[in-house]
Amino acid sequence: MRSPSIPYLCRMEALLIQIEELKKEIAAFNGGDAEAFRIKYLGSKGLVKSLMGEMKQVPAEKKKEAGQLLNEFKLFTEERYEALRSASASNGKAQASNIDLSLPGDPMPLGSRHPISLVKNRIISIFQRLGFAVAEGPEIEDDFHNFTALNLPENHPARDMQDTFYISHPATGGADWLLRTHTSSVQVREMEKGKLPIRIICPGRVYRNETISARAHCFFHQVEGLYIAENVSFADLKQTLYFFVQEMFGETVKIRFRPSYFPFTEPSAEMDISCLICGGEGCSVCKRTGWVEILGCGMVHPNVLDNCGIDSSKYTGFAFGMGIERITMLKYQIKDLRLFSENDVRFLDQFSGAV
Ligand code: 2NL
Repeated sequence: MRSPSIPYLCRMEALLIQIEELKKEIAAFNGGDAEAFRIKYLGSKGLVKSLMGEMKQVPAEKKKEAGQLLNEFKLFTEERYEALRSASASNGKAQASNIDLSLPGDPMPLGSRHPISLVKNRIISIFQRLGFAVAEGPEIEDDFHNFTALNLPENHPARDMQDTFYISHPATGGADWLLRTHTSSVQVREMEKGKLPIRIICPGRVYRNETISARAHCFFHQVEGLYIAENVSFADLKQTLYFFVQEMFGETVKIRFRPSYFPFTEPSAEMDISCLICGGEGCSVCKRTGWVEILGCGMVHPNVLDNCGIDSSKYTGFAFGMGIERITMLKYQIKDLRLFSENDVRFLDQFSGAV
């Protein structure tokens, strides 16, 4: 304790000086050790306690003022202690979980394009080199653009509720709207514009009311093509599709045409390519025939041209349609159509860097 020789009135000033000194010391304390701080200043033998003890020696008329000063000082010291404690606690957490805050962050792995997109882009670029432009249109269509214009008679089975998703909504005024069943509807819209010649491909999603299985889905992707000008012949169609097949599957692949029927083309054909797996020898993929079907095609039916305002006595054209899923399955030997819409990264990851 202080020497009793110091006069009583001087006690107050001495206390003030001591508090100022200690405040400076406490503010500068950054040893980081909160417990050492507590023992030194706030412990039972700490400096705050010992200053409190000096109150006894302060004269009565100064006791109130000295009491206030000491209380303020105690609060100041306690706040500083709390700050030191919480700083060392959060430091401790970082250490406990072994986080090195100076390390760079984990890199985000890059995704990959969907195989359907890869093949679609490949098909587009092949036809672009032949001068075809890409056209797109609405997925929700009316009966005319999806069926009537394409020479599909009123009672054609393709219009059946079992195949087509119809949409009825009060906002449509009771008219029949539907989800397009092919991208031919985009080609109809293009023909209606009346600008000839037309040389387009129409990639896009189409919808059919099918039970989902390994071989069928209620939506899939199509690329249709259309070329209309004067004197377009079936030979032009064959040469165009032969170029496509060679670019898509390689130069050794052969093609063949089989007669077929579509309401919107006459004559119509289906095109096969020699089997990519066995090269034509016969295997399970080609069902031992050596050939696999990849698309349908034909010369645009004169009724379709007339329905779309094109003079069928002056112009002729060819058209074709293929399923992108089918081409992709052949190219990558994928056995189940459902893989394309399940978004399983273990499947999708395999296409990073493909094509
Ligand atoms: C198939 C068959 C085909 C067409 C689509 C077409 C379009 C117009 C006029 C005439 Cl605007 N034809 N498209 C022609 C023949 C076949 O698709 O099996 N697709 C998956």
